[in-house]
Amino acid sequence: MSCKTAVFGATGLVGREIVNLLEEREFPVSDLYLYASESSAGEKMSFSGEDITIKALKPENVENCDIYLSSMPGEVSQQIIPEIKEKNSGVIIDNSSSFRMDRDVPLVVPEVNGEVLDENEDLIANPNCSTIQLVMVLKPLLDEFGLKRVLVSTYQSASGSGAEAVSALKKESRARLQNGDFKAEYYDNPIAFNLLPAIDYFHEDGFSNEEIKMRRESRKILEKEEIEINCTCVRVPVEYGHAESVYLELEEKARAEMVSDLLDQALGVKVLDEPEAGVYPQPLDTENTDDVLVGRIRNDRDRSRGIHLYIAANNIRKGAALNAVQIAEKINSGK
Ligand code: 2RA
Repeated sequence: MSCKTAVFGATGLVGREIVNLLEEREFPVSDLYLYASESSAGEKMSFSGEDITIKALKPENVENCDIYLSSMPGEVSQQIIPEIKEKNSGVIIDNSSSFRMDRDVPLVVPEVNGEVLDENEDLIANPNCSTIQLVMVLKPLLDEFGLKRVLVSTYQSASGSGAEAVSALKKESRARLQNGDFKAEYYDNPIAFNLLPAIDYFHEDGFSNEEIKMRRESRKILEKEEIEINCTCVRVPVEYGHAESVYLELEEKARAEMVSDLLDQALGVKVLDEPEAGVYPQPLDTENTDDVLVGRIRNDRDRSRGIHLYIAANNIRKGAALNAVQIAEKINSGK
C-alpha cells in the first residue's frame, strides 16, 4: 500500500538518514511531509528528485498521514506526540526514549520481536541505538542456549549525540593537533583524544541513564525480565559507529564455534572473526554495511558457560533510522 508519510526532526542526523532510506529502500511513499524546528522551517530537502519544503513541527501543521517517523529530542516528543496522536490517525514510530518503557507501547527491533506488532498500533517506540545492536546478537543466543547474565562495555561514537557533537569532536581535534591546547566544545570534558564514561544523566545508584536504558530496553524486547544485564557506557572520539564488548553467561554450555555458527546465520548479523588477519568489527566498517558486525568470539577462560564477543554497528542507520524504516515496512506489509 502506498503511504502518506511524515518525518519529524527531518534536518537532524537521524531524520536525514530516514529520508535517504525511504528513497533508497523504495518505501512506497505517496506524499512526503517534512517537519523540523521553527528555525529550519522554509528550508528544502530533496526526495526522489523533488524539493520538499520543511514545515515547523506544530500539531496544527501536521498533515494526516499513514506513517509518521519521528526523531526529536525526548522533551519535544513527550509534549508533542500525544497531541499529534490525539488529533491524527496513522502510526507514529518514535525514536526518542519518551515512550519506550510504556506498557502499551511496543518497543521493536523487527528481526528480534517484529511479531509483537499488530494492525491496531498507533505508537511504536524505536529502541536506543546501543540496545538495538546488542539484542540483535543476544536474541539468537537466548533462543538456542538461554541467557543468564550479560555484562557490556560500550564505545559510543559522537554522532550518537547528534551533529553538534560530531562538529565539536572535529574542532577539538584540529585545535589539539594545531596548538596542543583545546577546550571542551560540547560535553563536560573534551571528547577529542579522550574517553568519557558518562552518557546521559546519572541515577542515584551510580549508573548512567544510557546504562539503565540498555538494561531495561533489552529485557523488554527479549521479554526476559530475569536476565541480569549491566553496562558501562563510554563516549569515544569516533564520528560514526558504536562498538560493544560483551560478556555472556548462557544457561546451557556452548562453545565459541557454536556461537559463531549460530550468529552467522542470524538475519542482519555478520560474523567478522579472523583477528590474526586484522578482521574484526570496527566502527569504520559500519559506514558500508547495515549488518550488525560481531567478532572476537571466544570462550571464557574460567566459566564453561561464559562467552566473550565484540559488536559494532552503524548507530545512525541500524541503531536508529534503518530500524525505524524497517518497522514502517513491517507495518505497511501487514496492511
Ligand atoms: C547515544 N544512545 O549514543 C544515544 C543515541 N540515541 O548517546
